[in-house]
Amino acid sequence: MSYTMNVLEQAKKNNPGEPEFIQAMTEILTTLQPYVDARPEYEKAGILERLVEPERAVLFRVPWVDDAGKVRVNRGYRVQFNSAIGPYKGGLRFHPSVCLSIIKFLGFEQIFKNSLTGLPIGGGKGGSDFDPKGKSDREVMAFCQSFMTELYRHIGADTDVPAGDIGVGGREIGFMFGQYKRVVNRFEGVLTGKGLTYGGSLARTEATGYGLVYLVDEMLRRHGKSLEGRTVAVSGSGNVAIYATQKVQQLGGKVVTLSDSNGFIYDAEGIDLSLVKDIKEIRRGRISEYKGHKPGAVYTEGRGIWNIPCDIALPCATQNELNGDDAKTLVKNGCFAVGEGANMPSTLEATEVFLQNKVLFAPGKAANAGGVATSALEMSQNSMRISWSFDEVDQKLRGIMVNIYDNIAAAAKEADCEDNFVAGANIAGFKKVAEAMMQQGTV
Ligand code: NDP
Ligand code: 2IT
Repeated sequence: MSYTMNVLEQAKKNNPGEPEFIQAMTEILTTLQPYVDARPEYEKAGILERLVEPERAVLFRVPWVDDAGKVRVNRGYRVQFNSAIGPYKGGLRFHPSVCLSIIKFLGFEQIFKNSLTGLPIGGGKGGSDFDPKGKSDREVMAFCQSFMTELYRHIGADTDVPAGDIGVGGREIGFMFGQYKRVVNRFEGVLTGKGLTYGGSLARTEATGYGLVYLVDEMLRRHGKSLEGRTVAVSGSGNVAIYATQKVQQLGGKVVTLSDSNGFIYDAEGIDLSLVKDIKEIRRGRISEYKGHKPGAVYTEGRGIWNIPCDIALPCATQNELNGDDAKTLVKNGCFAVGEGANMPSTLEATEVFLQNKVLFAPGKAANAGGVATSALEMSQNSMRISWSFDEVDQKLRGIMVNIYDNIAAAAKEADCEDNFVAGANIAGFKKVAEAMMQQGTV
Protein backbone atom coordinates (compact mmCIF):
# COMPACT_ATOMS: atom_id res chain seq x y z
CA MET A 1 0.00 0.00 0.00
CA SER A 2 1.25 3.52 -0.71
CA TYR A 3 2.57 5.79 2.02
CA THR A 4 -0.48 8.07 1.78
CA MET A 5 -3.02 5.24 2.01
CA ASN A 6 -1.11 3.69 4.91
CA VAL A 7 -1.35 6.94 6.85
CA LEU A 8 -5.07 7.14 6.05
CA GLU A 9 -5.71 3.57 7.23
CA GLN A 10 -3.78 4.17 10.44
CA ALA A 11 -5.56 7.50 11.01
CA LYS A 12 -8.93 5.75 10.65
CA LYS A 13 -7.89 3.30 13.38
CA ASN A 14 -6.57 6.09 15.59
CA ASN A 15 -9.80 8.09 15.41
CA PRO A 16 -12.67 5.65 15.97
CA GLY A 17 -16.12 7.18 16.21
CA GLU A 18 -15.07 10.33 14.34
CA PRO A 19 -16.86 9.96 10.98
CA GLU A 20 -16.66 13.61 9.88
CA PHE A 21 -12.93 13.80 10.59
CA ILE A 22 -12.37 10.52 8.74
CA GLN A 23 -14.43 11.81 5.81
CA ALA A 24 -12.33 14.98 5.55
CA MET A 25 -9.06 13.03 5.79
CA THR A 26 -10.26 10.54 3.19
CA GLU A 27 -11.06 13.25 0.68
CA ILE A 28 -7.83 15.13 1.20
CA LEU A 29 -5.39 12.22 1.43
CA THR A 30 -6.93 10.39 -1.53
CA THR A 31 -6.45 13.39 -3.80
CA LEU A 32 -2.95 14.10 -2.43
CA GLN A 33 -1.80 10.53 -3.02
CA PRO A 34 -0.11 10.91 -6.44
CA TYR A 35 1.56 14.17 -5.44
CA VAL A 36 2.87 12.92 -2.09
CA ASP A 37 3.86 9.45 -3.19
CA ALA A 38 6.01 10.94 -5.97
CA ARG A 39 8.01 12.80 -3.29
CA PRO A 40 9.60 10.29 -0.89
CA GLU A 41 11.12 13.08 1.22
CA TYR A 42 7.64 13.65 2.68
CA GLU A 43 7.42 10.06 3.89
CA LYS A 44 10.88 10.27 5.44
CA ALA A 45 9.87 13.46 7.25
CA GLY A 46 6.56 11.95 8.40
CA ILE A 47 4.69 14.93 6.98
CA LEU A 48 1.30 13.23 6.70
CA GLU A 49 1.47 11.50 10.10
CA ARG A 50 2.12 14.92 11.59
CA LEU A 51 -0.57 16.67 9.51
CA VAL A 52 -3.40 14.40 10.68
CA GLU A 53 -2.50 14.83 14.35
CA PRO A 54 -3.53 18.16 15.92
CA GLU A 55 -0.68 20.02 17.60
CA ARG A 56 -2.97 20.44 20.61
CA ALA A 57 -6.64 19.90 21.49
CA VAL A 58 -8.36 21.25 24.60
CA LEU A 59 -11.71 20.13 25.93
CA PHE A 60 -13.26 21.98 28.85
CA ARG A 61 -16.31 22.37 31.05
CA VAL A 62 -18.46 25.46 30.51
CA PRO A 63 -20.85 26.04 33.43
CA TRP A 64 -23.34 28.93 33.28
CA VAL A 65 -26.62 29.97 34.89
CA ASP A 66 -29.86 30.13 32.87
CA ASP A 67 -32.70 32.64 33.34
CA ALA A 68 -34.49 30.30 35.74
CA GLY A 69 -31.41 30.33 38.00
CA LYS A 70 -30.43 26.78 37.11
CA VAL A 71 -26.82 25.79 36.46
CA ARG A 72 -26.21 24.36 32.99
CA VAL A 73 -23.06 22.67 31.74
CA ASN A 74 -21.77 22.52 28.16
CA ARG A 75 -18.58 21.26 26.58
CA GLY A 76 -16.01 23.63 25.09
CA TYR A 77 -13.41 22.67 22.46
CA ARG A 78 -10.41 24.25 20.77
CA VAL A 79 -8.35 22.16 18.39
CA GLN A 80 -5.07 23.84 17.39
CA PHE A 81 -4.28 21.80 14.33
CA ASN A 82 -1.29 23.28 12.55
CA SER A 83 0.82 26.41 13.05
CA ALA A 84 3.40 25.83 10.28
CA ILE A 85 2.53 29.00 8.36
CA GLY A 86 1.04 31.24 11.05
CA PRO A 87 -0.91 31.43 14.32
CA TYR A 88 -3.85 29.02 14.56
CA LYS A 89 -6.89 30.62 12.91
CA GLY A 90 -10.43 29.39 12.53
CA GLY A 91 -13.95 29.83 13.77
CA LEU A 92 -15.94 28.80 16.82
CA ARG A 93 -19.16 26.86 16.27
CA PHE A 94 -22.00 26.81 18.81
CA HIS A 95 -24.47 24.08 17.83
CA PRO A 96 -25.89 21.07 19.71
CA SER A 97 -24.25 18.69 17.21
CA VAL A 98 -20.73 19.91 18.04
CA CYS A 99 -18.38 17.10 19.09
CA LEU A 100 -14.67 16.31 18.71
CA SER A 101 -15.16 14.74 15.26
CA ILE A 102 -16.83 17.87 13.88
CA ILE A 103 -14.28 20.25 15.36
CA LYS A 104 -11.41 18.10 14.08
CA PHE A 105 -12.82 17.89 10.54
CA LEU A 106 -13.27 21.65 10.50
CA GLY A 107 -9.79 22.28 11.93
CA PHE A 108 -8.21 19.90 9.43
CA GLU A 109 -9.96 21.58 6.47
CA GLN A 110 -8.95 24.95 7.85
CA ILE A 111 -5.21 24.16 7.48
CA PHE A 112 -5.53 23.85 3.70
CA LYS A 113 -8.08 26.64 3.32
CA ASN A 114 -5.95 29.11 5.21
CA SER A 115 -2.93 28.15 3.14
CA LEU A 116 -4.92 28.81 -0.05
CA THR A 117 -5.64 32.40 1.02
CA GLY A 118 -1.93 33.16 0.62
CA LEU A 119 -1.96 34.83 4.05
CA PRO A 120 0.09 33.80 7.12
CA ILE A 121 -2.49 31.83 9.12
CA GLY A 122 -2.36 28.30 10.54
CA GLY A 123 -5.37 26.04 11.09
CA GLY A 124 -7.61 25.66 14.14
CA LYS A 125 -11.26 25.38 15.12
CA GLY A 126 -13.34 25.31 18.27
CA GLY A 127 -16.80 25.59 19.67
CA SER A 128 -19.36 24.10 21.97
CA ASP A 129 -22.50 21.97 22.01
CA PHE A 130 -24.28 25.05 23.43
CA ASP A 131 -27.39 25.97 21.41
CA PRO A 132 -27.90 29.75 21.21
CA LYS A 133 -31.33 29.22 19.63
CA GLY A 134 -34.15 30.28 21.93
CA LYS A 135 -31.76 31.64 24.59
CA SER A 136 -32.06 35.19 25.93
CA ASP A 137 -29.26 37.69 25.32
CA ARG A 138 -28.34 37.40 28.98
CA GLU A 139 -28.05 33.61 28.76
CA VAL A 140 -25.89 33.88 25.64
CA MET A 141 -23.68 36.41 27.44
CA ALA A 142 -23.38 34.19 30.52
CA PHE A 143 -22.35 31.27 28.35
CA CYS A 144 -19.86 33.30 26.27
CA GLN A 145 -18.24 34.75 29.40
CA SER A 146 -17.84 31.32 30.96
CA PHE A 147 -16.52 29.86 27.68
CA MET A 148 -13.89 32.62 27.42
CA THR A 149 -12.94 32.32 31.09
CA GLU A 150 -11.27 29.04 30.10
CA LEU A 151 -10.46 29.67 26.42
CA TYR A 152 -8.46 32.86 27.11
CA ARG A 153 -5.44 30.92 28.40
CA HIS A 154 -5.07 29.04 25.10
CA ILE A 155 -5.42 31.93 22.61
CA GLY A 156 -3.80 35.29 21.81
CA ALA A 157 -3.25 37.68 18.89
CA ASP A 158 0.01 35.87 17.95
CA THR A 159 -1.02 32.39 19.16
CA ASP A 160 -4.54 31.53 18.10
CA VAL A 161 -7.22 33.87 16.77
CA PRO A 162 -10.79 32.47 16.81
CA ALA A 163 -13.76 33.92 14.88
CA GLY A 164 -17.38 33.05 14.11
CA ASP A 165 -18.99 30.02 12.49
CA ILE A 166 -22.45 28.44 12.87
CA GLY A 167 -24.19 30.00 15.87
CA VAL A 168 -21.42 32.53 16.48
CA GLY A 169 -21.95 35.99 14.99
CA GLY A 170 -21.33 39.57 16.04
CA ARG A 171 -23.24 39.26 19.32
CA GLU A 172 -21.27 36.26 20.56
CA ILE A 173 -17.89 37.65 19.38
CA GLY A 174 -18.66 40.87 21.29
CA PHE A 175 -19.40 39.07 24.56
CA MET A 176 -16.29 36.88 24.19
CA PHE A 177 -14.05 39.83 23.31
CA GLY A 178 -15.28 41.80 26.32
CA GLN A 179 -14.51 38.91 28.67
CA TYR A 180 -11.07 38.25 27.12
CA LYS A 181 -10.08 41.90 27.51
CA ARG A 182 -11.28 41.94 31.09
CA VAL A 183 -9.40 38.79 32.08
CA VAL A 184 -6.04 39.52 30.39
CA ASN A 185 -6.20 43.31 30.79
CA ARG A 186 -5.11 43.81 27.18
CA PHE A 187 -6.89 45.21 24.14
CA GLU A 188 -5.63 43.10 21.26
CA GLY A 189 -6.88 41.53 18.03
CA VAL A 190 -7.52 38.13 19.61
CA LEU A 191 -10.81 37.51 17.79
CA THR A 192 -11.99 38.48 14.33
CA GLY A 193 -15.49 39.34 13.23
CA LYS A 194 -15.49 42.06 15.88
CA GLY A 195 -17.89 45.02 15.85
CA LEU A 196 -16.81 48.06 13.86
CA THR A 197 -16.49 50.22 16.98
CA TYR A 198 -13.83 48.01 18.59
CA GLY A 199 -11.50 46.79 15.87
CA GLY A 200 -13.71 44.89 13.43
CA SER A 201 -13.10 45.10 9.70
CA LEU A 202 -15.56 46.50 7.23
CA ALA A 203 -16.79 43.78 4.86
CA ARG A 204 -16.00 40.87 7.25
CA THR A 205 -19.75 40.25 7.67
CA GLU A 206 -20.20 40.01 3.91
CA ALA A 207 -16.86 38.33 3.16
CA THR A 208 -17.65 34.60 3.09
CA GLY A 209 -20.75 34.95 0.93
CA TYR A 210 -19.25 37.60 -1.34
CA GLY A 211 -15.99 35.65 -1.66
CA LEU A 212 -17.91 32.50 -2.60
CA VAL A 213 -19.67 34.30 -5.41
CA TYR A 214 -16.46 36.02 -6.60
CA LEU A 215 -14.80 32.62 -6.91
CA VAL A 216 -17.79 31.03 -8.66
CA ASP A 217 -18.05 34.03 -11.00
CA GLU A 218 -14.36 33.66 -11.92
CA MET A 219 -14.75 29.90 -12.48
CA LEU A 220 -17.74 30.53 -14.75
CA ARG A 221 -16.03 33.29 -16.72
CA ARG A 222 -12.99 31.11 -17.39
CA HIS A 223 -15.44 28.62 -18.92
CA GLY A 224 -17.24 31.17 -21.08
CA LYS A 225 -20.23 31.47 -18.75
CA SER A 226 -21.57 34.02 -16.26
CA LEU A 227 -24.06 34.48 -13.43
CA GLU A 228 -26.19 36.86 -15.46
CA GLY A 229 -29.75 35.56 -15.76
CA ARG A 230 -28.93 32.27 -14.02
CA THR A 231 -31.21 30.54 -11.53
CA VAL A 232 -29.36 29.83 -8.31
CA ALA A 233 -30.33 27.54 -5.40
CA VAL A 234 -28.82 28.62 -2.08
CA SER A 235 -29.26 26.59 1.13
CA GLY A 236 -29.03 27.91 4.68
CA SER A 237 -30.18 31.37 5.70
CA GLY A 238 -27.38 32.46 8.00
CA ASN A 239 -24.39 34.70 7.46
CA VAL A 240 -22.93 32.90 4.45
CA ALA A 241 -26.25 32.25 2.66
CA ILE A 242 -27.49 35.83 3.07
CA TYR A 243 -24.38 37.52 1.64
CA ALA A 244 -23.96 34.93 -1.11
CA THR A 245 -27.54 35.73 -2.13
CA GLN A 246 -26.83 39.46 -2.05
CA LYS A 247 -23.78 39.15 -4.33
CA VAL A 248 -25.53 36.78 -6.78
CA GLN A 249 -28.33 39.32 -7.06
CA GLN A 250 -25.84 42.17 -7.62
CA LEU A 251 -24.24 40.16 -10.44
CA GLY A 252 -27.57 39.55 -12.16
CA GLY A 253 -28.44 36.04 -11.01
CA LYS A 254 -31.75 34.97 -9.47
CA VAL A 255 -31.70 33.13 -6.12
CA VAL A 256 -34.87 31.08 -5.71
CA THR A 257 -34.30 29.11 -2.48
CA LEU A 258 -33.09 29.46 1.11
CA SER A 259 -33.43 27.05 4.04
CA ASP A 260 -32.82 26.37 7.70
CA SER A 261 -32.76 23.16 9.71
CA ASN A 262 -36.59 22.99 9.63
CA GLY A 263 -37.25 23.35 5.90
CA PHE A 264 -36.82 25.46 2.77
CA ILE A 265 -38.55 28.21 0.83
CA TYR A 266 -38.92 28.40 -2.93
CA ASP A 267 -39.68 31.81 -4.40
CA ALA A 268 -39.85 31.60 -8.20
CA GLU A 269 -39.81 35.42 -8.42
CA GLY A 270 -36.47 35.58 -6.65
CA ILE A 271 -35.72 35.88 -2.94
CA ASP A 272 -36.63 39.19 -1.26
CA LEU A 273 -33.41 39.63 0.73
CA SER A 274 -34.50 42.57 2.88
CA LEU A 275 -37.35 40.40 4.13
CA VAL A 276 -34.93 37.54 4.90
CA LYS A 277 -32.56 39.90 6.73
CA ASP A 278 -35.41 41.19 8.84
CA ILE A 279 -36.52 37.64 9.74
CA LYS A 280 -33.06 36.17 10.36
CA GLU A 281 -30.70 39.00 11.35
CA ILE A 282 -33.08 41.21 13.32
CA ARG A 283 -35.81 38.96 14.68
CA ARG A 284 -33.73 35.73 14.80
CA GLY A 285 -36.80 33.91 13.40
CA ARG A 286 -37.35 30.90 11.16
CA ILE A 287 -37.25 30.85 7.36
CA SER A 288 -40.84 29.50 7.33
CA GLU A 289 -41.96 33.03 8.29
CA TYR A 290 -40.99 34.22 4.78
CA LYS A 291 -44.14 32.73 3.31
CA GLY A 292 -46.39 34.81 5.57
CA HIS A 293 -44.99 37.97 3.97
CA LYS A 294 -44.62 36.66 0.41
CA PRO A 295 -47.71 34.55 -0.41
CA GLY A 296 -46.31 33.47 -3.82
CA ALA A 297 -43.49 31.61 -2.09
CA VAL A 298 -43.73 27.94 -1.14
CA TYR A 299 -42.42 26.59 2.19
CA THR A 300 -41.61 22.88 2.45
CA GLU A 301 -40.86 21.25 5.78
CA GLY A 302 -37.76 19.04 5.90
CA ARG A 303 -35.28 18.12 3.16
CA GLY A 304 -35.75 18.47 -0.59
CA ILE A 305 -34.16 21.80 -1.48
CA TRP A 306 -31.92 20.19 -4.14
CA ASN A 307 -34.99 19.00 -6.08
CA ILE A 308 -35.60 22.61 -7.13
CA PRO A 309 -34.25 23.03 -10.68
CA CYS A 310 -31.33 25.44 -10.90
CA ASP A 311 -28.28 26.30 -13.02
CA ILE A 312 -26.00 26.83 -10.06
CA ALA A 313 -26.17 25.39 -6.52
CA LEU A 314 -24.56 27.06 -3.50
CA PRO A 315 -24.87 24.89 -0.37
CA CYS A 316 -24.32 27.30 2.54
CA ALA A 317 -25.77 25.52 5.60
CA THR A 318 -23.74 22.64 7.05
CA GLN A 319 -21.72 19.47 6.48
CA ASN A 320 -23.25 16.59 4.51
CA GLU A 321 -26.39 18.52 3.57
CA LEU A 322 -26.10 17.38 -0.07
CA ASN A 323 -25.84 13.62 -0.74
CA GLY A 324 -25.26 11.46 -3.81
CA ASP A 325 -28.95 11.35 -4.75
CA ASP A 326 -29.24 15.12 -4.41
CA ALA A 327 -26.21 15.51 -6.69
CA LYS A 328 -27.77 13.20 -9.30
CA THR A 329 -31.01 15.21 -9.16
CA LEU A 330 -29.12 18.47 -9.61
CA VAL A 331 -27.23 17.08 -12.61
CA LYS A 332 -30.46 15.72 -14.12
CA ASN A 333 -32.05 19.16 -13.74
CA GLY A 334 -29.22 20.82 -15.66
CA CYS A 335 -27.16 22.27 -12.79
CA PHE A 336 -23.70 22.97 -14.23
CA ALA A 337 -21.86 24.64 -11.34
CA VAL A 338 -21.65 24.15 -7.58
CA GLY A 339 -19.86 26.38 -5.07
CA GLU A 340 -19.58 25.20 -1.48
CA GLY A 341 -20.23 28.06 0.93
CA ALA A 342 -20.45 25.65 3.86
CA ASN A 343 -17.64 23.38 5.03
CA MET A 344 -17.93 19.89 3.49
CA PRO A 345 -21.64 20.26 2.54
CA SER A 346 -21.31 17.59 -0.16
CA THR A 347 -20.82 13.97 0.83
CA LEU A 348 -17.97 12.03 -0.81
CA GLU A 349 -20.57 10.38 -3.09
CA ALA A 350 -22.04 13.74 -4.12
CA THR A 351 -18.60 15.14 -4.93
CA GLU A 352 -17.91 12.09 -7.09
CA VAL A 353 -21.19 12.57 -8.99
CA PHE A 354 -20.34 16.22 -9.71
CA LEU A 355 -16.82 15.42 -10.90
CA GLN A 356 -17.92 12.53 -13.09
CA ASN A 357 -20.58 14.68 -14.73
CA LYS A 358 -18.14 17.55 -15.39
CA VAL A 359 -20.05 19.94 -13.15
CA LEU A 360 -17.83 22.94 -12.33
CA PHE A 361 -17.34 22.16 -8.66
CA ALA A 362 -15.64 24.63 -6.29
CA PRO A 363 -14.91 22.84 -2.98
CA GLY A 364 -15.48 24.64 0.32
CA LYS A 365 -11.88 25.08 1.30
CA ALA A 366 -11.37 27.24 -1.79
CA ALA A 367 -14.85 28.66 -2.27
CA ASN A 368 -15.54 29.81 1.29
CA ALA A 369 -12.00 31.00 2.07
CA GLY A 370 -13.03 34.64 1.70
CA GLY A 371 -14.27 34.71 5.30
CA VAL A 372 -11.04 33.67 6.92
CA ALA A 373 -9.03 35.71 4.39
CA THR A 374 -10.89 38.82 5.48
CA SER A 375 -10.33 37.79 9.09
CA ALA A 376 -6.61 37.85 8.30
CA LEU A 377 -7.10 41.33 6.82
CA GLU A 378 -8.79 42.28 10.12
CA MET A 379 -5.70 41.00 11.98
CA SER A 380 -3.45 43.15 9.74
CA GLN A 381 -5.57 46.25 10.37
CA ASN A 382 -5.50 45.59 14.13
CA SER A 383 -1.70 45.22 14.11
CA MET A 384 -1.30 48.43 12.14
CA ARG A 385 -4.00 50.17 14.21
CA ILE A 386 -5.74 51.40 11.08
CA SER A 387 -9.05 50.68 9.30
CA TRP A 388 -9.42 50.23 5.59
CA SER A 389 -12.58 51.35 3.77
CA PHE A 390 -15.24 48.87 2.70
CA ASP A 391 -14.10 49.17 -0.91
CA GLU A 392 -10.45 48.58 -0.04
CA VAL A 393 -11.27 45.38 1.84
CA ASP A 394 -13.73 44.24 -0.81
CA GLN A 395 -11.12 44.80 -3.57
CA LYS A 396 -8.54 42.81 -1.66
CA LEU A 397 -11.09 40.04 -1.06
CA ARG A 398 -11.92 39.87 -4.75
CA GLY A 399 -8.21 39.72 -5.63
CA ILE A 400 -7.65 36.91 -3.12
CA MET A 401 -10.53 34.85 -4.55
CA VAL A 402 -9.31 35.25 -8.13
CA ASN A 403 -5.83 34.27 -6.98
CA ILE A 404 -7.25 31.17 -5.26
CA TYR A 405 -9.03 30.22 -8.47
CA ASP A 406 -5.80 30.62 -10.47
CA ASN A 407 -3.85 28.50 -7.98
CA ILE A 408 -6.32 25.64 -7.71
CA ALA A 409 -6.83 25.55 -11.49
CA ALA A 410 -3.05 25.51 -12.08
CA ALA A 411 -2.50 22.76 -9.47
CA ALA A 412 -5.25 20.65 -11.05
CA LYS A 413 -3.75 21.07 -14.50
CA GLU A 414 -0.27 20.23 -13.26
CA ALA A 415 -1.66 17.05 -11.67
CA ASP A 416 -3.20 16.06 -15.02
CA CYS A 417 -6.76 16.46 -13.82
CA GLU A 418 -7.81 19.75 -15.38
CA ASP A 419 -10.93 21.31 -13.82
CA ASN A 420 -10.82 18.91 -10.85
CA PHE A 421 -10.73 21.71 -8.28
CA VAL A 422 -11.04 19.24 -5.40
CA ALA A 423 -7.61 17.84 -6.19
CA GLY A 424 -6.35 21.30 -7.20
CA ALA A 425 -7.36 22.89 -3.89
CA ASN A 426 -5.96 20.07 -1.78
CA ILE A 427 -2.61 20.01 -3.59
CA ALA A 428 -2.22 23.79 -3.73
CA GLY A 429 -3.12 24.12 -0.05
CA PHE A 430 -0.86 21.25 1.00
CA LYS A 431 2.27 22.42 -0.89
CA LYS A 432 2.89 25.54 1.18
CA VAL A 433 2.17 23.90 4.55
CA ALA A 434 4.35 20.88 3.74
CA GLU A 435 7.23 23.06 2.63
CA ALA A 436 7.03 25.15 5.80
CA MET A 437 6.96 21.98 7.92
CA MET A 438 9.99 20.57 6.10
CA GLN A 439 11.96 23.76 6.71
CA GLN A 440 11.04 23.91 10.39
CA GLY A 441 12.34 20.43 11.20
CA THR A 442 10.70 17.75 13.32
CA VAL A 443 8.16 19.78 15.30
P1 NDP B 1 -25.08 30.68 10.66
O1 NDP B 1 -25.23 30.18 12.04
O2 NDP B 1 -25.16 32.12 10.39
O3 NDP B 1 -26.15 29.96 9.72
C1 NDP B 1 -26.20 28.59 9.59
C2 NDP B 1 -27.33 28.21 8.68
O4 NDP B 1 -27.25 26.82 8.38
C3 NDP B 1 -28.68 28.42 9.31
O5 NDP B 1 -29.63 28.68 8.31
C4 NDP B 1 -28.94 27.07 9.97
O6 NDP B 1 -30.28 26.77 10.22
C5 NDP B 1 -28.36 26.12 8.95
N1 NDP B 1 -27.93 24.91 9.63
C6 NDP B 1 -27.00 24.83 10.62
N2 NDP B 1 -26.88 23.56 11.05
C7 NDP B 1 -27.74 22.85 10.32
C8 NDP B 1 -28.09 21.49 10.30
N3 NDP B 1 -27.50 20.60 11.13
N4 NDP B 1 -29.02 21.10 9.40
C9 NDP B 1 -29.62 22.00 8.56
N5 NDP B 1 -29.33 23.30 8.55
C10 NDP B 1 -28.42 23.72 9.41
O7 NDP B 1 -23.70 30.08 10.13
P2 NDP B 1 -22.82 30.52 8.88
O8 NDP B 1 -23.68 31.05 7.80
O9 NDP B 1 -21.72 31.33 9.38
O10 NDP B 1 -22.20 29.12 8.45
C11 NDP B 1 -22.78 28.31 7.42
C12 NDP B 1 -21.72 27.36 6.88
O11 NDP B 1 -20.64 28.13 6.33
C13 NDP B 1 -21.06 26.45 7.92
O12 NDP B 1 -20.74 25.22 7.30
C14 NDP B 1 -19.77 27.18 8.27
O13 NDP B 1 -18.79 26.29 8.75
C15 NDP B 1 -19.40 27.73 6.90
N6 NDP B 1 -18.49 28.86 6.89
C16 NDP B 1 -18.74 30.00 7.58
C17 NDP B 1 -17.88 31.07 7.52
C18 NDP B 1 -18.16 32.37 8.19
O14 NDP B 1 -17.36 33.30 8.02
N7 NDP B 1 -19.25 32.51 8.94
C19 NDP B 1 -16.63 30.98 6.76
C20 NDP B 1 -16.47 29.76 6.01
C21 NDP B 1 -17.37 28.75 6.10
P3 NDP B 1 -30.86 26.83 11.72
O15 NDP B 1 -31.02 28.28 12.02
O16 NDP B 1 -32.14 26.07 11.67
O17 NDP B 1 -29.84 26.15 12.60
O1 2IT C 1 -14.82 28.08 8.34
C1 2IT C 1 -14.28 29.19 8.34
O2 2IT C 1 -13.37 29.49 7.57
C2 2IT C 1 -14.77 30.19 9.31
N1 2IT C 1 -15.72 29.90 10.03
C3 2IT C 1 -14.14 31.54 9.41
C4 2IT C 1 -12.88 31.47 10.23
C5 2IT C 1 -12.23 32.79 10.53
O3 2IT C 1 -11.24 32.74 11.27
O4 2IT C 1 -12.67 33.83 10.05
